[in-house]
Amino acid sequence: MPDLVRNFIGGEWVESRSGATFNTYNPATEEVIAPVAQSGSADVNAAVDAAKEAYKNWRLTPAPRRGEILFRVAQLLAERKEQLASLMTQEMGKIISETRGDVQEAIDMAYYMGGEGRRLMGYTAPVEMPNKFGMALRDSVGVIGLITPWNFPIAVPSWKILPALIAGNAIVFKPGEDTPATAAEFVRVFQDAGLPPGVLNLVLGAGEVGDFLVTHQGVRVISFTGSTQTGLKVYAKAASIGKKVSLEMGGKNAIIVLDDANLDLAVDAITWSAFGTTGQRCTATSRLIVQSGIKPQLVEALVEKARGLKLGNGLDESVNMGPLVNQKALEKVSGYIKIAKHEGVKVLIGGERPSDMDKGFFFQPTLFDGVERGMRVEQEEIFGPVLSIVEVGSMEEAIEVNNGVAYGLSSSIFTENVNAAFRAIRDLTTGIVYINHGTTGAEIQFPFGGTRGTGNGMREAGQVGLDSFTEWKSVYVDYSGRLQRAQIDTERILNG
Ligand code: UN1
Repeated sequence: MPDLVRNFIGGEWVESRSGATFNTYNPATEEVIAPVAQSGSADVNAAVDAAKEAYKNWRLTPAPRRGEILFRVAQLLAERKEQLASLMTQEMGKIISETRGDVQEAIDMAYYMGGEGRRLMGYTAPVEMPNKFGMALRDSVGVIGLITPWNFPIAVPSWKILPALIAGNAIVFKPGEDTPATAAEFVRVFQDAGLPPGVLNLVLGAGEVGDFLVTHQGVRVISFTGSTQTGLKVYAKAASIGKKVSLEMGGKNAIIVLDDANLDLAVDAITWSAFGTTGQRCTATSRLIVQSGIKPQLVEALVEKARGLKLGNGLDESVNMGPLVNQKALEKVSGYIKIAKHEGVKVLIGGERPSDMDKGFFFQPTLFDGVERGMRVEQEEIFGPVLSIVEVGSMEEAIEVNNGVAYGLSSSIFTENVNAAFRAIRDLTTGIVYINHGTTGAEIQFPFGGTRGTGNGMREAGQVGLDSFTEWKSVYVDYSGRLQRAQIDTERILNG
């Protein structure tokens, strides 16, 4: 049996206080990868205490020095990219080229936020009195709690850990229970890059561990990525004790294809956005909204392309699609096939587990045709390799269908008409809009997040990604050496 995957608290790799463990599995083979520390409230308390203690010095460490540690993180991630990607594929199933991309997002973010060490821009503005100076500074907040999912086991935590660190905060990190080993190796990179003990702490376990973090009085901010169902519970609990919360939740993203679109480009983008990561991205395309004229050729080409996808263990470079993450995910996706059939939808291809694979949580790429607005498969996030095809007559109708869901993360339109493209940019109500590109592939230098049920108005990444992890401090410096306040207040009262 391989070594226990441990918590990282106060700079030490430790077992859980109770000694309890659970296992992490390979979803392609169903084999155990390693036992993992199962944390409880005592572990979370210890991690928060360690973070509080470490925060005292970390907040005073000059931001350019903090940035240098982040640059070392970027270098180490680049050196370990292949091992990290391989472990990630084994632990959550997506194919190796995608797990390399996942690590790359963290490298990009580490360089980007490392550079923030010499920016962290605030601003100055003129003030009302002579001999007085005003400025607004970004300040650290304290101890930050991070709760992240298994589908981007390094990229998504990196969008939170790196800005939180550069801003001078200390962290308690609770990763998805399906990817603890990958999370631990990611945290080891920060240790090896010279991050002081206690600044980044890792607590492993199931949802209740996140709960302890959410309700802990010592944690000032919660940044959560995961399902809408869990996110809203986190929000309510954290709000009741006055915490700042950043939420990134579900999606029901669509690609719109107009009659004048470049067919080959659209087919390629739809295939990869719908079936990449086995459809388990919050940015995945799960609806194709297609204009009637191009529909027959497009659907034919998509069926062809989906049929050609090779399923298997993602470590094999020739494989196009790995398994779903676990048995529960398989049951959820299978459940939607029943719902679709019940709703009168036609299954063009897929709709079941591959018959020639007896191990692993594999599911065939699936295309639903004849999907109507308002059907459950058109409205609900399935989080699997399932694409619902909705036919429309016009661009206006397409945009209405796109916007008519409870989520608002990503959307896309394929057209060669520049006027149509710009109208779509104006009218699509998602946080991310693509023109002639699939719904996935967001870059770390722009805000990432969505409208409606996808979030709570916060964004990750880019400059605004710092907002969750900083407080504004407005500073007034009066260097006149005399009493000015009484004078201006009196003038205001007289004039008012
Ligand atoms: C997610 O699915 O939670 O844009 C994140 C993308 C990736 C990130 C996805 N860069 O698809």
